[in-house]
Amino acid sequence: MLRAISLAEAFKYTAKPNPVVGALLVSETGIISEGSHERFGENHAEINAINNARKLLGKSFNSFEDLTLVCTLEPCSHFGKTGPCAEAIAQIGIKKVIIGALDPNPLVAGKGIDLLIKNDVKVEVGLCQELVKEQNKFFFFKHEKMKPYIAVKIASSLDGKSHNKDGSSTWITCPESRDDVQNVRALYDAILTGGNTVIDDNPRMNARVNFEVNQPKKILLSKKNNFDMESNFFKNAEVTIIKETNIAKVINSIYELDHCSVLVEAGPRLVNAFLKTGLVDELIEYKSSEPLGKNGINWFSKNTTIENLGFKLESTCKIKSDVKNIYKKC
Ligand code: AOF
Ligand code: ZN
Repeated sequence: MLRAISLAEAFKYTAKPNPVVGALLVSETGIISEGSHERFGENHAEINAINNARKLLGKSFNSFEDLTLVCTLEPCSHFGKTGPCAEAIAQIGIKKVIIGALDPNPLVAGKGIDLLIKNDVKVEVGLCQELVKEQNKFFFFKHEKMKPYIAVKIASSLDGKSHNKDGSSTWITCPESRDDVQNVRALYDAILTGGNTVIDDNPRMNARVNFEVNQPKKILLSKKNNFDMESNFFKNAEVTIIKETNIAKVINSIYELDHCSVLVEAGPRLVNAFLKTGLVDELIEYKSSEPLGKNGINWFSKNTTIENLGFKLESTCKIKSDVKNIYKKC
């Protein structure tokens, strides 16, 4: 199972918003084949493991009945972008399946196991399930809490400011921190921002990384209608515009869009509106070593600290001259 979990991990940027899943077919003598769910929309892990084993039938093993399937997640039972894995497993004759965690997706949730048992396949569940859940924490979070995991990212000057009053453009954090933001974006299913940020900063808001990634979808929260569709934000991207102002309702719409996680990158007004709901799960702060001074706009109102917004510091690291702080909801 640990091997299957490791196989799956390599695809965390391309399988999302699906979970990463790894599978092995093993005989009494060892591993016959391996498979992973490599990309969103493509074959599930079990099917890749079965297809890889097929090539070895009659060479490394004589019958699928002699093999045990080890898979990190319950095999699916639904027709989605691919067919139900549980059916394929039973059909090829596999007699035993060892599963890490149950699939919390209501389309599956136990039905995969039922289908296997009905077809006389022996099933064991729960091996290393905590690791599987940790590895797919956004996917499990969304299905268990019925809301997407929400992270807010801010770049702050030493004196807690976001940008200059006069709108003059300044980089708050160092280029290395800005590179780190690209990696963070790559992990999320969606990036959300507000109309003012799109108009004032003309951001691209994609993940500019040197590896393959299923790019986060973009969500624009704004009542405005007059966006320049040629601006960077709209280029080569799927953008959903949400006009709702009630943030709790916005979060529900994001859930309905099937995003497991969303990264909010916006100005102080929208960031504070999100924080006020108490529905933000993580706050990522990049803090520079330089103050912005009296011309700067504060991220938070006077005497407000991140702690009294209901967060506790989980980790800190240095990025050149900046500090990156990750806070989790208490
Ligand atoms: C499996 N094996 O490797 C994965 C599973 O749209 P689809 O058809 O790709 O289905 C996506 C859902 O299937 C996903 O939300 C989760 O419930 C399950 N993922 N299941 O049997 C896999 N990735
Ligand atoms: Zn499947």
